Amino acid sequence: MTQTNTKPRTATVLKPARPPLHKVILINDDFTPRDFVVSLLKAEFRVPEAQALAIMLTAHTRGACVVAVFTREIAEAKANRATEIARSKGYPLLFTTEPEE
Ligand code: NFA
Repeated sequence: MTQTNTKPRTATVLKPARPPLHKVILINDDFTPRDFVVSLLKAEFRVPEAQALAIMLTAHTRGACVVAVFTREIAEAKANRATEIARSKGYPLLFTTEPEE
């Protein structure tokens, strides 16, 4: 007897999940010069002058400011690199990372 083909003829196509993003956060301190912070933001995070100034001022007045978001490895590498550049100049400047909600 002829069988009826009852197999579904469609397949579920899964989109790859987006990797979770992590924030790079600039922490305020009392010692690092404002101009140095702005220059570092421009050089290491490729933010324009006006945005670098706004990020620096927000960290200065509120204690911390999000600089940018990346995948975890990139965020950690950029935060470490920027922190090390500042430390090599004798400043206590700190960049941290945290997962985005
Ligand atoms: N608070 C620093 C100052 O007054 C400037 C600063 C801003 C440092 C943001 C670190 C982060 N010289």
